[in-house]
Amino acid sequence: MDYNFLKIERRESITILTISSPKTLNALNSTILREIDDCVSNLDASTRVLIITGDGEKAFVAGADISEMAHLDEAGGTQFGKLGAAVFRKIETLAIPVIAAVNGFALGGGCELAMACDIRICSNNAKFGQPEVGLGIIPGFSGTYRLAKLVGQGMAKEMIYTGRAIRADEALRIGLVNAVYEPGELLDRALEMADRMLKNAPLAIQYAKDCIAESYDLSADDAIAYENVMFGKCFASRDQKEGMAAFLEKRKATFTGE
Ligand code: CO8
Repeated sequence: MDYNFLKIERRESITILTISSPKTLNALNSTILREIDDCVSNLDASTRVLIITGDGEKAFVAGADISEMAHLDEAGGTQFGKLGAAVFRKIETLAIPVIAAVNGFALGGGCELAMACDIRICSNNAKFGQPEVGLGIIPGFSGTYRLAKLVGQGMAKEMIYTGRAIRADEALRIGLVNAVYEPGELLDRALEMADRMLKNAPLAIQYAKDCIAESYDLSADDAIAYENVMFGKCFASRDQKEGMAAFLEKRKATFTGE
């Protein structure tokens, strides 16, 4: 599929997906959502880390496209919300790590997209917020769920009820992002983080991601039991043999993802 609003770049085992709709600050309309869906559904098997960012230095994604939503009725709103939520869930449940490199405004659906990624880093001009109630709607791409999980209910409620956008330093303080960088170095730092992941066993990372996701809604006992099963499974992998042999032989491991 040719994309009108995405730029896709490969750097060895890393795929960089750049959302590019500069006239509307990369706002997400249904065409862009479908393009993202297609891209993440058809990632090359050799992709081991996905980086998502926005085009330009002003915006990651300034939200869902307000001009498209303005004329929706209840059924249309439900459908649009479902589309975005399904695409973001697909991103969240990819077997590989996904890093959001947030290079400016991440408002509404933009903040929700960043939150569907495993890890968020941002530029020092980034702004995060859920301004939906000012438009007469609520976060509709799973923001009420993920924001509360990420920063706690109190902060999520304040951000959602007031619609107040927060700057990068506050996003860092509340744990919404892991690190803040100069705009010009953001992508390099994302690539550096991805490179560190690439040095490790892919299957082990996938299992770890799976455990963290599963344990979200489980009791402590069930989460610990689930981790134990996945821990055991690691020992059935070639990478476990290789990783431990390499350590004992004082050499670098060569992982194959098997
Ligand atoms: N949708 C459509 N167009 C947008 C959007 C958007 N979200 N954001 C910016 N644009 C457009 C502007 O209309 C403008 O277009 P034009 O040049 O034709 O006038 C262009 O982008 C540039 O924007 P500004 O001139 O406003 O740029 P500023 O630097 O003055 O301001 C802001 C930047 C602060 C980002 C401002 O553009 C803004 O407030 N944008 C809207 C932010 C917002 O409210 N986002 C949340 C949208 S709602 C949402 O995301 C809900 C998600 C769940 C959906 C559930 C579905 C049912």
